[in-house]
Amino acid sequence: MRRLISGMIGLSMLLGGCATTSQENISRLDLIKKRNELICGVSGKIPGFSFMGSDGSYQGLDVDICKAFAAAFLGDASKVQYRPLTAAERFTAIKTGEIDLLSRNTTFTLSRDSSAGNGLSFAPVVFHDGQGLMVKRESQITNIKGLANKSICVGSGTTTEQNINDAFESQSLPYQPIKYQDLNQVVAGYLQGRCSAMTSDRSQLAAARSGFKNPEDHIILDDVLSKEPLAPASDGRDFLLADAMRWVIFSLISAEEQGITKANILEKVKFATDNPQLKPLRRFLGIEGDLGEKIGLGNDFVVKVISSTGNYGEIYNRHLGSNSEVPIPRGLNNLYTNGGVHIAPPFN
Ligand SMILES: N[C@@H](CCC(=O)N[C@@H](CS)C(=O)NCC(=O)O)C(=O)O
Repeated sequence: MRRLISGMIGLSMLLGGCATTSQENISRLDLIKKRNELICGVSGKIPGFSFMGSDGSYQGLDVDICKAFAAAFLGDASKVQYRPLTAAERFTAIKTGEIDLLSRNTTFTLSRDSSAGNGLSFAPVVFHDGQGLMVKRESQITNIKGLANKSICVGSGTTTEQNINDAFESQSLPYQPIKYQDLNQVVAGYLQGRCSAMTSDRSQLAAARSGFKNPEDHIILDDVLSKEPLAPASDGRDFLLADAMRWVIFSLISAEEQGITKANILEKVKFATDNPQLKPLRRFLGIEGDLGEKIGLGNDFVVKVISSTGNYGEIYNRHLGSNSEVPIPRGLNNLYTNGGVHIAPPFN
């Protein structure tokens, strides 16, 4: 029997209005299907992750994750409405039902995950990041100690705020935080000289620097102040949506592990159809078994996802690879077989 989220999230809450009792206990996944559109919360200000391209459409790794969800839930990666949100707005947008889910450089932490905290549910990590510091080359600052008694521009409502405090306090270094609402303001404060350094996730520093007039005049220090595992998130009370999201992300990673790409997925489907002995591949592609159905999706959801966005490695290379606008070496974001930490559990 389908698992509904009994007593957890009524349609009335999801819509922010009234609903009859018979409509109670419906998963957001059903609402997304009924609406035939996914409302995906993004940042919108980070090149490489979510940023408005010259053609007026959002692009980036976080955006492709929204597309992968839409392909899996609706069979069409283009059925996404993007909602740009600041760090401070993002969790309220999930709670009030303004968005279905968040795909926005959000760090997976205990407090955010717990029901006593933000009450979110996190999908698997899509980008392993760490907090860094950027300074002007002319400042000749080379490490965090060189920032003692200086001011630092930081975004509010972020893990960044707490980490920078912890880092300076643990080394008994005094500093002055200057807080802003979003990345653009943090960047403006830094470029206008209101602070000696700006701090954020290192991916955001690299993305911001890529848009500067003279990127080479700015240095991202080697100090990594924290772990920032960035993951999509949804309302923690909606287990069905969380399950579906979890396995969509794992399908991207598993496809890369198996060498299944956007270009060869249809060949793989044919190959698996013609070879009944290839059970794991047939289950993965939905040719036999009912894995998709178990999480409220079509059994061929993996085919829909990979033929739309490609696998995780293809998404990564498109937006953050060496030929992209924001090249970031894969490092931890490689597969576990390649020196990274991405691994998918079995599709059994
Ligand atoms: N990953 C961290 C920080 C992410 C973050 O949102 N940072 C700020 C800037 S410091 C931000 O709003 N960045 C993107 C934007 O302005 O949309 C978190 O989850 O708290």
